[in-house]
Amino acid sequence: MTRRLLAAAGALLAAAHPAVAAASTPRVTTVARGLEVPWEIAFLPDGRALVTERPGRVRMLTRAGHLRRAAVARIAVAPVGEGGLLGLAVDPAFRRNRFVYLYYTTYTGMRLERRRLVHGKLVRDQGLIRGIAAGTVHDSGRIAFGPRRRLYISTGDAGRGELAQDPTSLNGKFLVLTTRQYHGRRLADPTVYSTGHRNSQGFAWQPGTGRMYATEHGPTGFDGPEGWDEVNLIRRGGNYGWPSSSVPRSRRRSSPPYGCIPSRSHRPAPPSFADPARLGPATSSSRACAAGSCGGSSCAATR
Ligand SMILES: [Ca+2]
Repeated sequence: MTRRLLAAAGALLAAAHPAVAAASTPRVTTVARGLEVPWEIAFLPDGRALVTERPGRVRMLTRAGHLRRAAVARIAVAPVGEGGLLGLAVDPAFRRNRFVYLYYTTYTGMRLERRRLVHGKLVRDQGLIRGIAAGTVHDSGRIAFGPRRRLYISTGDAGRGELAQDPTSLNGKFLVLTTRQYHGRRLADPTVYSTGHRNSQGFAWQPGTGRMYATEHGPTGFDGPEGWDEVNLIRRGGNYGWPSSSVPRSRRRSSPPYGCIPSRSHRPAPPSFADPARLGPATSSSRACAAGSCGGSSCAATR
């Protein structure tokens, strides 16, 4: 929980104070206090930001970095274990349609829904996906717009690893909706983009190449030997191995991880790409992980 708080706080800071990101040693400044398990932040075109709190609230951060006391939405979630209000994304055409998308846990399954920001409140507009199992762990839940304005959704295995390899299940997958689907007036049938995921924490597209990279938490003892998390290059149709394989044995029948991160002391938050003009070329340690070595100390350097 603390790590997620820190990750979200970092996002708040970098966005509100771009100069911070330019420094070689990040300087941490508190922008907002009193958030309860902040899980996602997304910016509106006017510079304000929406922040999800896992117990079921969406909060508004003003352009000046002031957190509004009143929630813009209260969502009836199942705030159990790792579940609750998770991902949030702002429509690419928000200026015109005011659409915002939410992903959350309920007692009867995960929900993706579309809302509309009207007079400072997020009003429910349309449910978009059902049929994703919810669990007290591994609800994943990041949503983001990618190439061709498609909406990508990461789903977890809900604590049932077999679902990640089950072609009839939407769990343990990366899903995609087209513009027509997420703007539609009915439940959508998402395309399965990749399979074999345990519990992705997020994903980002590399500027210039358009490659999609995702972080994913590896097993923690009850579902496999503890020790490694993953960074994967996500390809359409790829199978990332879970639960039949996990790092470092994921090379033959599934897409290998791009990098591996020891999970004993740190667990990865969502990835993002730094501005290479500010930070310089990739370091030797990151190149070593790009080669796919998962057991060496070079990968530990990715922390
Ligand atoms: Ca894997």
